[in-house]
Amino acid sequence: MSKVTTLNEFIMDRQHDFAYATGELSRLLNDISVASKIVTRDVRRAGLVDAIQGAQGGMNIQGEAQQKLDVIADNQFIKMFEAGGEVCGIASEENDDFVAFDSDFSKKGKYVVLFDPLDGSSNIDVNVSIGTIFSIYRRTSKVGESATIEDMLQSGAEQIAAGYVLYGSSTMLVYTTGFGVNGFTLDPSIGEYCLSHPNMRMPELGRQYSMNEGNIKVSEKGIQDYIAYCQETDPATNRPYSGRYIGSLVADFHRSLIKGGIYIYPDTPSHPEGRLRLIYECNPLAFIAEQAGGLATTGRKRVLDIKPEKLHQRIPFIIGSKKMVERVVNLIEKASTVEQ
Ligand code: AFP
Repeated sequence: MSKVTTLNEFIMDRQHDFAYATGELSRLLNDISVASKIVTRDVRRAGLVDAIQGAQGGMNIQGEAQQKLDVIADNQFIKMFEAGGEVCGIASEENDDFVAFDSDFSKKGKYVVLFDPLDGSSNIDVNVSIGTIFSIYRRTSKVGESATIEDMLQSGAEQIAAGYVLYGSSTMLVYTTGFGVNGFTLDPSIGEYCLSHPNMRMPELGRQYSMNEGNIKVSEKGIQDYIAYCQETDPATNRPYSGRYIGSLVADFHRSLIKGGIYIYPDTPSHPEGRLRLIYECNPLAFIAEQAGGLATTGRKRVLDIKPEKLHQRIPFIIGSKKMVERVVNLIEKASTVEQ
């Protein structure tokens, strides 16, 4: 019988990947895994407990109704980061501003965490998979002082680690520290994440595309051309591809990571800058995609090269299998050249 590798063992084994590692990043990853187990418990009970399920009544900074579980998950992660001592501040999709932890203990933390506590939360009431997405950066401000906005607004290429937790038919934690991507499945009988998907690679080409096609008529021509390409019949290239859209980015991305595919959310008249948030959603998934052999772009620029200007910045987002993303980018370029 082969030995099970738990997430903790794996994190400890990998500590030597970092020069001068002192174990703080390992402890931080461990804190994230513990918080995600608590959120898993709450998500699993959501259908049972009226007090947890449904809208909280408030609006977040994006003007979206906050779900109770969003708030619960947000508080859970923040509590864990504040108590851990590795993190000097956080920014979360649910909060208007970033939070600089004010104890001397936390001010000594080397890292900041940017996260979306519960992505896809408008799906909670209909029992569809949702997820937590996180991004870890080394602070740029001085250790011992308060975290600053500059700590939060680093380009995605500066990420030290990123990952997501998918609360699906099972709970999975997938993360990278820049040395490949590994996936762990929570075994509820022992309460441990176990290595189930070592060294994940995204197939170069898939057969599934993922887009809110309600937006197709208001999307730019290059995107319309790509979707038309996906829908054309050509047995030699296995087309038409299948359309698959959950509306929960983590779940849609996870499928592409495993099976190959592409996720597209362009700018639209109702979201002129794009729908998805650069620092909470796009950067962490872009880091994972690239580490797995995929690509992430706005259609015109590599996501990880963008220098964020504000916390809740949105961008057009295309992520997935290398050859599929390259094709959309070509079609966007072609359509833009013709328009000029
Ligand atoms: P919520 O967290 O508000 O449900 O937003 C989810 C999301 O950011 C992403 O996970 C989805 O892919 C996308 O929005 C869905 O947007 P549409 O409902 O416009 O398709």
